[in-house]
Amino acid sequence: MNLILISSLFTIVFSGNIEQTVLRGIPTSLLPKYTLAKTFLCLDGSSTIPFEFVNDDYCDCRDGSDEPGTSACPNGRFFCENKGYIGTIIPSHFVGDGVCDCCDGTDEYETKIVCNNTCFELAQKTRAEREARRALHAAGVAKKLEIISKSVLIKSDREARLRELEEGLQKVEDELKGKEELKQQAEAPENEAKDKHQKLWEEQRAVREAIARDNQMHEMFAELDANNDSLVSIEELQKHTELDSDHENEFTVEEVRLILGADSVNFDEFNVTVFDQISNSYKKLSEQSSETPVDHADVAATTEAQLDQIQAEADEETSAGEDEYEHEEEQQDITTPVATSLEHEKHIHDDTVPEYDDETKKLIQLADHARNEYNEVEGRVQDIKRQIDDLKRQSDVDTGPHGEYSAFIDQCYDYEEREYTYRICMFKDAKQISKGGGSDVTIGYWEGWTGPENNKYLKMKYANGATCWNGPARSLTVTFQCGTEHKPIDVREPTRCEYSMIFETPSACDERIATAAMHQEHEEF
Ligand SMILES: *[C@@H]1O[C@H](CO)[C@@H](O)[C@H](O)[C@H]1NC(C)=O
Ligand SMILES: *[C@@H]1O[C@H](CO)[C@@H](O)[C@H](O)[C@H]1NC(C)=O
Ligand SMILES: *[C@@H]1O[C@H](CO)[C@@H](O)[C@H](O)[C@H]1NC(C)=O
Ligand SMILES: [Ca+2]
Ligand SMILES: [Ca+2]
Ligand SMILES: [Ca+2]
Repeated sequence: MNLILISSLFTIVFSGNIEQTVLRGIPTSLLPKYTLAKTFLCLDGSSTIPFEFVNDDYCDCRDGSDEPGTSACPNGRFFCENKGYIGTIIPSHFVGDGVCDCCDGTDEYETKIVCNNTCFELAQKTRAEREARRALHAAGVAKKLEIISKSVLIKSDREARLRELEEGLQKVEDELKGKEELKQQAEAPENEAKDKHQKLWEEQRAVREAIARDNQMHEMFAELDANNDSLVSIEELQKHTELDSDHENEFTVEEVRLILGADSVNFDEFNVTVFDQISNSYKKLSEQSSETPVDHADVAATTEAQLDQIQAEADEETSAGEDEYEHEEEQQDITTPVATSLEHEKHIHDDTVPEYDDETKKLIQLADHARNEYNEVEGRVQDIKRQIDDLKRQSDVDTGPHGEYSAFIDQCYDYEEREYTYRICMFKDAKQISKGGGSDVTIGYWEGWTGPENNKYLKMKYANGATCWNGPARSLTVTFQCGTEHKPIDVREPTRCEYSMIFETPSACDERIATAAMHQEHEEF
């Protein structure tokens, strides 16, 4: 009995054929655990079983480790060696299921299916893909190196230009100081002459107004003084009921005396105490209509009555379902003519300053000349400052540790879609431009590089774009991948208002892939 057991054990150990069967589906790295001993310890250590139980098509270990070569354990894992390609692990229920899963066909060893060994083909295909990728990165890296060396030149050029501009700015600013002095020197006499002109004109106007006032006063006094005794009496003024300030029915003697300040006034007294009180309301008797004079209160009353009526009509219209705007307009119809006539009156009194005299004109001309010269130099100062700002902005941009992204400075790229053109202006902003002619929508403004810590320059972000209706501000994340040209190849909106773009550029090509791929592949197959 013992002898038989021992001899059968020997058979297992030394017969290569059986060994192959028993040790089927075990990854090379785990083979040491399957030493041909009396017992087998399940890989999870849960139990020890006789070694014959390994691959006997009955599941004994909880982790399925006793059946790597059969489909007996639901959680078993089968290792395809795939000689000539890459070894893979498949779920062991794929073993003997009639489908070739391993490229070397070892998963179907017990079935009638004859699996073609496709490992060589697969290896070739993978090799070709790797080579294409390597070649792409190699071509890209060559371009990237050009960009990097150019960026060094651009950087030193920029610094030289910056120094030049800053020196230039100093000079032009000095020049500006001189021009400013000249301008002030020319403007002082100009302002003086203008002020003088204005004052003179105001004086003349005051004189004209005084004369007009005198004339009006003389006329008024003569008219009021009906009996030609050079006095305006209470009875004479009382005829002018339009002067009755409280608009009561009667213009009483007391009221008239209050205006005159006496029983009668002579011309000088009239000038000093009466004229200014009455000149605004006074009307010639001949101009007063025979009807009851319409005083201001009456006018106001009428207007108010009209407004009330309009309002009433409007209310009716509203209840009849009319738009509210309509009666607003109608109300305006009433008020507009009033406003217009006030405007008109204001305009009449707003007489303009007459033309300047030749002397002043000449001073203005000289000052204009000085101003123009000052403005011209100031324009140059602004222009230089803008150039300096531009250059500083450019040198402040993070174009990668070696300037590999420097070719993007001041560049824009378009991605065409059916409805939109997406335009990304590097380190600035990104827009969605409607092809139907709608207005452009800013998707975001340059925020920074947002790749993972070990590959920061893989992604960049544009944020704080136009807000979505009832939503957040739009934003765009750009992911770079190696390519021989700078171009966006895809734009999507995976979540609402958050756009993503894939952008090909030589700047993202990797030296390690360009040089190490060949090497790696020899080691792997
Ligand atoms: C093996 O390849 C032959 C010819 O290339 C083909 O006819 C056959 O179907 C393949 N067998 C399997 C299992 O794929
Ligand atoms: C009216 O009175 C002012 C002083 O208050 C005087 O300057 C002006 O000459 C007077 N007008 C007439 C016409 O007397
Ligand atoms: C007063 O004088 C004016 C003209 O100076 C004259 O028309 C008018 O009739 C005179 N009135 C009286 C009452 O004398
Ligand atoms: Ca078993
Ligand atoms: Ca299979
Ligand atoms: Ca009189």
